[in-house]
Amino acid sequence: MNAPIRSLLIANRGEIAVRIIRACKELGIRTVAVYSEPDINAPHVLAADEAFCIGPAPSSESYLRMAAIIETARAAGCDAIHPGYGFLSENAAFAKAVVEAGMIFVGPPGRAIEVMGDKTSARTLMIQRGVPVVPGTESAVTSVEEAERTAGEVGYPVLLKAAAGGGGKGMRVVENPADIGKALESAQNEARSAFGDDRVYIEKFVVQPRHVEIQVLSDAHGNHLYLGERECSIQRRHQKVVEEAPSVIVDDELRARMGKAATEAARACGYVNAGTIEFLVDGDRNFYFLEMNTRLQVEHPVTEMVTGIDLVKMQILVAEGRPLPFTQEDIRIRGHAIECRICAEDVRSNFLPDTGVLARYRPPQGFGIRDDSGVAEGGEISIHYDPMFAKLIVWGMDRKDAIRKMRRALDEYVIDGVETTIPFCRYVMDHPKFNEGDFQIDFVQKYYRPEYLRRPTEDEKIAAVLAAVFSEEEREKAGGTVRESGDRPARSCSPWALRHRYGGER
Ligand code: MV4
Repeated sequence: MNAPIRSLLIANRGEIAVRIIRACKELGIRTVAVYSEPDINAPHVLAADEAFCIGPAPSSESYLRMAAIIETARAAGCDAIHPGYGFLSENAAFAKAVVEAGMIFVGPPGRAIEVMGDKTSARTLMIQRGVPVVPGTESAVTSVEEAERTAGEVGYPVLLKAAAGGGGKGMRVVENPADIGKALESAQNEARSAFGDDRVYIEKFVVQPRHVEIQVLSDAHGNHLYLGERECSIQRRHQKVVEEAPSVIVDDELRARMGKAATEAARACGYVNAGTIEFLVDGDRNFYFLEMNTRLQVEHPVTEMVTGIDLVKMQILVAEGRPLPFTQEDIRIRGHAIECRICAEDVRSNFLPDTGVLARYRPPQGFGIRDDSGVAEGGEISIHYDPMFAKLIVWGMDRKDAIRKMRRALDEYVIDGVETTIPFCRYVMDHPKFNEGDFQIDFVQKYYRPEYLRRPTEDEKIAAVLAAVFSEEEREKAGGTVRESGDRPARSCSPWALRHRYGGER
């Protein structure tokens, strides 16, 4: 069908652009980066074989300019474009325009993006194919009477969702019949202003669910495989913070059933590429289709770590029209992987995005550690783009091993210049409920309190300084390593230990 890809343009920036360039290098594919003016020295620009400036800082004037990107690809002699995630990755018009221009879009057919982008048409398709969906309306509700009737049938509480939505925007929980008229009107208004489309549909509100998603891989020959699940319940305001594979609530039997449903969803929309089917899983381990993400996802590395499969290479391979080189039986889940998203945000100021120069960036190293970062030491983090500038992924023999490795790795990070979400990730790794695997989508809301990661008080800072001074005196008296009576090792007085013991203030 398609031809081998020799030269690929990456229509993205940051860690994901670097990630894609790395795969291309291993495949012998020439890479072309595009960048905005302030990104001229960014890692993705330096890593690519060639790079072209496509405009000023605002995404709308650079990374979102479809015509400019396609023209750049043509001029640079590219035969394919990879959109990464975000930006143009789920824009059906872009996918089609790339193909119109005679190039390969390393992503699904535009039609599949369209069908899955409209949440009601996705629901209709899933119902037709026997994929379990949350009880509710098949299409948008057109009147308050219809809304009342449906809600009465499925039972309260219900959730109103925007057909053009996704990711939690424009949702309304309705607890009782008296409120549904008002809620419908406000949901429609919000949907209209957010998406230019006021269609709203109804689902039964699933109480205390977990968010579990299945990775699928589909080629152009009708092969659809599942690569296990990712547990994504640890999120804050619809932004995932920690993801892991496998999920503690998914056993082999449930994985097989969810995997079958997920590949059926991919088949139903004629999918070709890597894709993700999001499910809600309730307390009785019933699962319900939520939506399909028709792109490579931020958290794809945890699946790569436990399957050993390079998802970007597979995207390129199937985009070239080649069949997947393995079958479902070949796919094994081995060990456990966890990802922490490292964002330039001040956890102590309600996660306010922070900006500045990354004066020092020393990511952790060692066995089972993967640092996917998109900014290098000396680089600048600005307000123009997403605060997530790196991902830390660890692999361990089992979940406990992976959590311990993640704690160690988070502690090893040295980052100066911006505040990051590392202390928050560390908090999650220490939480008993996280360690027990006993959590749902409300984990952060339920357990996290801002005062847990507060700045140290003046008294605590003085105490830390005094402790450092006295332990240094002890160390000198002892001529090096401090030994207490009975040859017990004393508490370490390294700056590292003090930093973590007394609140992490620099
Ligand atoms: C739900 C739900 C409960 N019941 N649907 C939020 C984002 C969007 N993808 C769907 N979302 C939800 N849909 C029903 N019928 C709860 C959520 C939800 C959620 C889902 C996944 C991860 C985090 C979440 C946080 C709040 C609400």
